[in-house]
Amino acid sequence: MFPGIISFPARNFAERKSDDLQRMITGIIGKPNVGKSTFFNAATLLNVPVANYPFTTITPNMGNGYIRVRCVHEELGVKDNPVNSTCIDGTRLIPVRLVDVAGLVPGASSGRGLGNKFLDDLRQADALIHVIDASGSTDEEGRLVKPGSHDPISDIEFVRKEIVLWLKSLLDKDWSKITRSVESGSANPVKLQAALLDKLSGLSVDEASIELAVHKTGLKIDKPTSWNDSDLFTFCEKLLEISKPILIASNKCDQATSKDIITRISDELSGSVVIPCAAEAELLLRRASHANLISYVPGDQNFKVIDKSKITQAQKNALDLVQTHVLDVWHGTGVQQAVNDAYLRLLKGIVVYPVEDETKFSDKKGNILPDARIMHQGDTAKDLAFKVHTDLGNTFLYAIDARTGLRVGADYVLKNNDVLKIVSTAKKG
Ligand SMILES: Nc1nc2c(ncn2[C@@H]2O[C@H](COP(=O)(O)OP(=O)(O)OP(=O)(O)O)[C@@H](O)[C@H]2O)c(=O)[nH]1
Ligand SMILES: [Mg+2]
Repeated sequence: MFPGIISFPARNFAERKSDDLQRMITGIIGKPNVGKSTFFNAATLLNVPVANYPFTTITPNMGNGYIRVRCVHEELGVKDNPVNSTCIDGTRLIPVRLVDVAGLVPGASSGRGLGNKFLDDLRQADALIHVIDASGSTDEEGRLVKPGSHDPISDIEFVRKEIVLWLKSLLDKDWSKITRSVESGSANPVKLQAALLDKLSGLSVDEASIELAVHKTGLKIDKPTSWNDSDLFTFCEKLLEISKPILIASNKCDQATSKDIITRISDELSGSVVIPCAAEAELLLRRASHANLISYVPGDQNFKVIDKSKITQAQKNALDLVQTHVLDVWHGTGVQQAVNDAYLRLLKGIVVYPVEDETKFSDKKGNILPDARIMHQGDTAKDLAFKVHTDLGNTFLYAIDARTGLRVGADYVLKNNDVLKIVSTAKKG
């Protein structure tokens, strides 16, 4: 779509050390050839292979994307020196983990296409961005067809169903053993939550999610022998909803056939988060910005050419196409919004700034507002201490709200944009 994209240099960036990163992971899923790797490259500025045929990606790609939030430094009236994140004119970009996996075809859960293997690559994902081809120009296996001739709504359903079936396949094998152990009648029967957790280990699922999923199905948690095959499927559907929530990135929105399809998807899936996207346009803008040809912060609704004499005709043409086919129509490329929504809406993330000197909002080296951490709504001051360092959590005394100077206790529920100093008995390093 954007032929001039190759005139913008691609760059590979050194990955940050993993301990710099937030622990949550979002998986990028979808059938083949919809633009998952393009989305991943745009979000991470890495350069994994992209091509116009199915199964370009086979092994998963891991990288850092960013969430974009308004930084608190302006409100606090200070100039910041971020360490774990970046701040551009008051916009904080906080690193998050993304994984791009192989395409999924109908029957994948029972081995079709690349089968189960790549589903295993999604084990650790906490949320999923489902990239669809909103232009309707690829069939359900990712082969090119006439634009507008394939209905991506059917893809949304089959991809979800394959993931549910994969989850179910992890339980099917030992189901009768599991149910018997729960209903054994012994003095210490195994709880269903514990038995299932064992089978779903490493899957970013906890006992509370299992309990909630059973509750939502209305099935009996202490009588799993009464569950039939379709009950188990329904339970896995609920478990997926709770433990790996999905948003839809309606990609290729720059195409002429996409507008009607996206309107229909938004109507039919009004309960879901659906974001029009043009991953290729975002990739182009980020590369151009990195080459200092335009000023553009990921997620901006527009860009500005820095020096017209420095861009080639091919680059100008490509930027014009992004302007007319994406920004003028959709007011953004959607990629940044999708990453933000995965972390802040689906995973209910909030941003908190831990500091060591609450009077200067700084760390011990004097960096002001050095770190921005993504926490979950409902997390406490003590959870934050554990996130910064296990020792700090174990020796937690209290925290100080840097805005008010007041002490808060271990159970204090964090608010978005809190700036907190943790006080502990841990020895200073
Ligand atoms: N028009 C348009 N094409 C796009 C966009 N994003 C990606 N594409 C094209 O879609 C094709 C497939 O892109 P990939 O990123 O390789 O897709 P994928 O989903 O990772 O494919 P597999 O790895 O094979 O599953 C390429 O020709 C991309 O250039 C977009 O925003 N608009
Ligand atoms: Mg790919």
